[in-house]
This record gives sequence, structure tokens and C-alpha cells, in this order.
Amino acid sequence: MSWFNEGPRPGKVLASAIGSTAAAVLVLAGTAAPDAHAASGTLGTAAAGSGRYFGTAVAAGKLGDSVYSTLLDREFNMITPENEMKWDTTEPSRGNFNFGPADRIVNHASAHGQRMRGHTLVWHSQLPGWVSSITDANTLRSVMDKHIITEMNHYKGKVYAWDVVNEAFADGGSGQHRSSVFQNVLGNGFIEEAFRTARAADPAAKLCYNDYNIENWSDAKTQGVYNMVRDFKARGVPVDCVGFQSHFGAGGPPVGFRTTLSNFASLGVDVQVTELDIAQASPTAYANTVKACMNVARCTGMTVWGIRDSDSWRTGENPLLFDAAGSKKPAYEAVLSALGGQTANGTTPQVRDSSGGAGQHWTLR
Ligand code: G2I
Repeated sequence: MSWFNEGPRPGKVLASAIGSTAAAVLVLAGTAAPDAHAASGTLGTAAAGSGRYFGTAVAAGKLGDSVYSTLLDREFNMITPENEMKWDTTEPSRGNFNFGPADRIVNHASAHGQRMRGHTLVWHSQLPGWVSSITDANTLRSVMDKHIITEMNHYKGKVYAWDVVNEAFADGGSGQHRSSVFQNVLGNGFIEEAFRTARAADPAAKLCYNDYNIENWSDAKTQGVYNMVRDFKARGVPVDCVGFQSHFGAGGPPVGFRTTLSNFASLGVDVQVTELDIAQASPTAYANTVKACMNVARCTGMTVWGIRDSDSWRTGENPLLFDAAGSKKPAYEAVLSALGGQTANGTTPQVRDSSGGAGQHWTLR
């Protein structure tokens, strides 16, 4: 897979944008309740300050590593299983379900007050051969629906949001669905079928479409996903959220990332950053990503794709917030600051942006 490698966004000039309400906020921030600031000293609590979550991908096999689990439980209040809820693990042969590895993560989350994102129900990758070799549409439809229903039933009440369909769109300029057994055997309707089945299986769960390289507004892939979500909302197909994986190159997010998030949110869905990692973890690039989310009221949370660099799938790119020893990297402080939390030097750099309206949008310096 690939990701964007664009330059960082220019910083925003805020001084002239601060209105009277914001001034009041600034006064409060400067004078009141130091204890409240102290409580904002982790990523999760800082994000919670604006009603958002801050999560990470977790591997079940690492939960016994005390450095790993200490960071997990101190910093993160949302968990996405990195591989354990994927089809090759959960239904390795037809009708034989294995939830053991994912259960370990879900149990950990319950014990530590963390919420779960379910990842993922229908994806062309990490798909067992018995599924990808199905050629009959009725068979594949019933296999897909049974997989969705069984996995969602198993985790009913324990998973806040599901990536119902992952990475269904093609890279490049087509804006169309990618080739997959689901697309090739069931046709364009397979995504709608999956979402309708998921809603019936667990009406309380948020249902998300998740993809990568859809962060840049003008890209054909972004437009393809946007048109699908718009069509779903218009026809009453149940979709609640769109996940932007955000596997970025060293420059961080494309300049228009906030626009993309905002445009999707305007369709009536929540948006989330679901798999964030950035080559070399520039603090500016990380801060720009967090700010893009903080500036969109319906951007409800962010998840990084692993805790320490040594946990990352991007070997050698050091793209995460903690080094291999578990120490905070400069990007950590940049993210904490952008979330509105207290940084190591004790500052709380939170200001209200006049473009936010109704106190729901935030810009941070
Ligand atoms: O590829 C990065 C991510 C892109 N979006 C969807 C995510 O689900 C995906 O995550 C990665 C995991 O981080 C990797 O850990 O998905 C990869 C597979 O597509 C995962 O890698 C696999 C290896 O390919 C397997 O060899 C290995 O057995 O991880 C497996 C478990 O360690």
C-alpha cells in the first residue's frame, strides 16, 4: 500500500480570530482549576476534554509486555485489535469461529475502561482461501452475512464502532471499487448488503466505512467514497461513520485534510482518524493531523496504529509516538498539545478559533 507524502500544512494565524467568548475561555485557561489541567496529562484524558477519544491498535500477544500494557492503560481510551478480529483469525474455516485472541483484547479493554473499535468484518485482505475461492453469489452472500452476524453477536454491547467494510475502493484515478471476491462475485451491492446486515445484527453499534488514501479531497478515491456515503445517506443505507486510516508519509496529512473531514461530516456521518502513523513522526505533521480532527465537530476521535515504533507494521520508519523503549517522542508532546492537554512544560495552549462557531470547532497553536 502507499500513502501521501505532501508537505506540512501552513500554520494558522489565530490572534485576530479570537472572539469575546474565546477571550473568556483564555482567561479561564489562565487562571482556573490547575487540577483540571493536571488531569489532562495523557492522550486519552486530553482528547476526552473535547469529547473525543484517543486510541491505539493493540496486538493480543503484547498484552503481557508490561511496558506495552502500562503505556496502553495510561494513555489510550479506545482500542482497535490490529489483526485479531480479521476474517482469517475469526473464521479460518467455514462455520468455525475463533474469538479467543480478540476476546483477550476485549477483556483487557473492559477491565481498564477502554472502548473498542471492531476491525474489520469485510475486507479483501487477510481473508482465508476458502472465502476467496467462492464463485457462487448465493453462497458468498450467505457466508458474508453469517460472518458479520456471528462476529457482531459475539461482541454485542462491547464494540462501540465496527469497520464493517474496509478498503473497498481502488487506488488511482478510477474512483471505483477495487477487484475482490466480494466485488467480483456479488457486484457493487456488496457494501450495502454488508451495512444492512450489520445494522440488523447490532442496532446499537456504530457502522463505519474505513479506507486509506482518502484524506486528500480532490483525489478520485476520496470522491468515490464520498459519493458512496452520500448515496447511502440519501437512500437510508445504514452508515454512521467514515474512518480515514491516515498512514502518512513524512510530510503528514494533505493540506486539505480538514476540508475532507468536514465535507464527509456534512453528509451526516461521524468521521475518525483510524490508523494514524507518519514516517519519521515529525511533531508538526502529527500536530497538523490532530488539528484537522479537532477543527471538525463530528471528528469524534483518533487512533494511532500501534504504541511504540517497535510495534509498528512500518518497519524502520519510526512512525509512532513512543520509541522502542517506551519513551515519549517529540511527536507525543505535539499531539498532547494539539489535543488541548498539558504538555511537559506545563502549558495549556488551547484557544478557540472564530471559525469554529457554536464552540464546537477548535484550533490550537
Ligand atoms: O497494512 C496496514 C493496515 C492497513 N489498513 C488495515 C489494517 O488492518 C492494516 O494493518 C496491518 C497490520 O498492522 C499488520 O500487522 O495489516 C497487516 C496485514 O495486511 C498486518 O500484517 C500481518 C502480516 O502480514 C502477517 O504476516 C502476520 O502474520 O500481521 C500478521 C500478524 O502479525
